[in-house]
Amino acid sequence: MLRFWFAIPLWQRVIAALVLGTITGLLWGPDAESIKWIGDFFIRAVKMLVVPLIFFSLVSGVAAIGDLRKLGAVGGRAMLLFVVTGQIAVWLGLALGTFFKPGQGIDASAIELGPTPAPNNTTAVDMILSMVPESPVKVMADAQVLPLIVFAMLIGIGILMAEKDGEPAAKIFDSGAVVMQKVTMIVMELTPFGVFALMAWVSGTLGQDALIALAKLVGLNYLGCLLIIFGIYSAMIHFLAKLPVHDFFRGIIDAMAVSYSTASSNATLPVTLRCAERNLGVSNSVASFVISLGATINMNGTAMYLGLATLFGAQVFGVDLSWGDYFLISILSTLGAVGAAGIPGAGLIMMALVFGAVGVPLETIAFVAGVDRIMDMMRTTTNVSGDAAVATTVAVMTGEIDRAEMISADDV
Ligand code: DAS
Repeated sequence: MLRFWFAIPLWQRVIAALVLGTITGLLWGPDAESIKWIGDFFIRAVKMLVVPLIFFSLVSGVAAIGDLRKLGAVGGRAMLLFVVTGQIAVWLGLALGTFFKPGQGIDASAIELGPTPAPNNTTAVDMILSMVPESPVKVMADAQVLPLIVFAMLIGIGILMAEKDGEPAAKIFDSGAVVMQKVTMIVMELTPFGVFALMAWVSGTLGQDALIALAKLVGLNYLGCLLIIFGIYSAMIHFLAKLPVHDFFRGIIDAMAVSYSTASSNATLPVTLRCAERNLGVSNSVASFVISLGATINMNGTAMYLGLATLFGAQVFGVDLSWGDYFLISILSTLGAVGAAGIPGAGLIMMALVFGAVGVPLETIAFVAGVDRIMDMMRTTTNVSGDAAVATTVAVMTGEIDRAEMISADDV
């Protein structure tokens, strides 16, 4: 039985759980709340990962940048493109959430809220001070993720500056990041059970309005990702790399297909590298540096989604957000995307990071977890397409591309 269960790809088990859970809830009604604890078990396991996964992935990601001095033309251009496209992506997510209001109109009073994070009425000075952890251990114990991210980035930079003396530490964090990704994959095996219970609870307790709101969220996630892929990345290839856009997408179609089905940038990495080098003519040195780094820290689909999901949660639970909160969400969504590992469910884990900082109830995670995998597949495709687009653009800018190697869309 177990062999049969694991022979089915996880994403197919999750989609089946989503459909069956929704039907069960619609038939069972509010009593479906009695199995919500299974979903809560899954969400607790997800929250368990936030601190160690961010810490190891972020330190390892920053240290992977390599010697800052050697960063030079390739790394400097790649980081600039990562940051600029990341910010555009986050604000796109915030714009979609603000304009379409996917979370509005739901009566969420039936959802028992735990200790809601204090609404963010701190001043700018408080916010800046809160970014500096007085005690890194306390920050981890309290899962205060913003100061944790600052501490992790400082450790990563310290490793870079230590050069040879920092190499043993870098190996520990690289290994820790891999271990945490394996632990996350174990937790993700709980997804079908958690999704079944949570969708039964959502559809049974909150009814069709909630399902319509979740459908809107999924639709906006896809719209945002498609705008990033065919808007931002097409513009980058056309105006910066000055290459035919259709040739670019023809060249990475395999990587897009694998990333969509696996929902994992890391699992797609070998295919992305092969597409960049064989189909787009990108040199091995640029492809391996930019795409490997991008798979770790360049996740614009995830950044866009974190902005969108935070507004969704604020709308569902009636949390008013100021422009200061929007700015904080844009920073945290970018950092959350940088800290997210290239594995299934990374975006789901990072939501805890952003929600807590602006007073959005963490119950939102349970609310959206049921449809997260469908959205994750598209987020990952966006993340991988962005890694390939930046690698190709940087290769053109630094003369590290062999145009003769470039596949043409006409090569059917
Ligand atoms: N699955 C993540 C990735 O591999 C993206 C996400 O979870 O948002 O890129």
